[in-house]
Amino acid sequence: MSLVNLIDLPVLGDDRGSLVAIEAMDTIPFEVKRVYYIFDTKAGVSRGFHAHHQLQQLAVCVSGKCRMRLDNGQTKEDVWLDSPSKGLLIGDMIWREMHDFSEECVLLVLASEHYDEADYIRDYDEFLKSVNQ
Ligand code: T46
Repeated sequence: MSLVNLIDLPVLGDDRGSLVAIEAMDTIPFEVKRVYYIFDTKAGVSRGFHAHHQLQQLAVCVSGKCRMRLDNGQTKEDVWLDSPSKGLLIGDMIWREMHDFSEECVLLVLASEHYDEADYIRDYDEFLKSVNQ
């Protein structure tokens, strides 16, 4: 099964332009407790490099693009987030890295839980140990 779980977000366009609505437990399979966005990422900077014990997220580049690398400890897959109608679902215990941010990139993330540093695994060897045990 692919690590890349994309959702085609419906664009409600009319002659004024475009609008995307994301509904909890409908467009995405979780309730949203937190929203954050990453922008102004400096040239050449990569982010992420961690996994979560228990967190569902939807990531969308609402402007610009970046490359997301997903890794379950056995397989790595890359996907470009390059459209405001392309949502990437990321579940538990997936190592994620974000690379190649374009200058105007705004990466919007909807998350199923409040921020909790204890939910992060930031050490790759520890991640591999957890997923392979
Ligand atoms: C993820 C990827 C896609 C908070 O205080 N609250 C928050 O909700 C978040 C997300 C972060 N922070 C603080 C923690 C750090 O001091 O903001 C700082 C930067 O966070 P971090 O280094 O974890 O950012 P990224 O870009 O490496 O990862 C983020 C999310 O943390 C992560 O859950 O999946 O984006």
